[in-house]
Amino acid sequence: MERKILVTGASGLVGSDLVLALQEIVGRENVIALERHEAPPSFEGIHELADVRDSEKLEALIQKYKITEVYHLAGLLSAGGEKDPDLAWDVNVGGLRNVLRLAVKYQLKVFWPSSIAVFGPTTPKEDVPQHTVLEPTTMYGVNKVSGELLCQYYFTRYGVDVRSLRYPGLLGYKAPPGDGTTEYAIHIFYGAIRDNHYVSYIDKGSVLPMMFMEDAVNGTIQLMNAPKEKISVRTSYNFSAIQFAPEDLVKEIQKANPKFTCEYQPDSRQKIANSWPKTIDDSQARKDWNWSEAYDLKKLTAIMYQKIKEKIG
Ligand code: AKB
Repeated sequence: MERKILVTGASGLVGSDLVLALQEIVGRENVIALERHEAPPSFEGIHELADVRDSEKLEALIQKYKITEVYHLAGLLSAGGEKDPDLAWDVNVGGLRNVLRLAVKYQLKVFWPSSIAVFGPTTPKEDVPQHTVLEPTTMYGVNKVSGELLCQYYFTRYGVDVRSLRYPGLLGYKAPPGDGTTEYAIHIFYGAIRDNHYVSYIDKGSVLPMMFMEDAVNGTIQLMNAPKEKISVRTSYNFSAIQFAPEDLVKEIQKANPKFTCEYQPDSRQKIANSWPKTIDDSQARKDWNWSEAYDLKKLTAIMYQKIKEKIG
């Protein structure tokens, strides 16, 4: 069967990389990039304007392009969600429910990203197991827990082949960073390159799980390609690569730019970071569909620095 893929949130941090990777696999004419705003000038491919809260518009696009798979990435992040919790619920949970209902009607295969934000202060801080306490304190985390349960429900009740990963903090260079907490680890490169300086809203010592975007995209595609019988988790898989604190990243950036300095002025996002774990046990993903990462902190820092430097001049 011909694959026709719809990607929501297509010009966001993950979408910008994932759309290109999917275009490589199935051809540019088979990937429909969906966003609430116009595509960046550099975008090549099929682009549609829609809001994921608009179920009728989504359905019209699914019919128009005979969509077979949806990578539903659109959503607000942790800090953005705290600014407008009602909007976060409507977009993050309402948007997912729209996609899942359409998946039942049109037999769509679905990918939806969850996050380490499902964990909260009562979750163990180290080596968080796949099945553990989920009591997040952010609206974004509440949305992600609800979404995970919705995915599992649509799988068991309606047989929707929906798959999900709990993304850690992701470092990519193609799109600007969104309104999240771990995004300090992207902003810092812009500060280092533009000003030789960065004021970090996350404090020293705050170790968080992180991953280079190429690993995240490869893992996402690997999960979606895995045989159905290998998928033992229908809420969302723990998914991990590396972990570091801001000062670890600063040291790596200083290898590329010895003049770079960083100061620490934690704000409300620090409380969010404090509620999340430091390390994740993702052995289930490694066992079920052979997940493994390729990038460590040293390797990803060198690439991020070089690519963002080329981008901003
Ligand atoms: C955020 O910080 O909000 C996101 C996430 C970890 O899901 N990057």
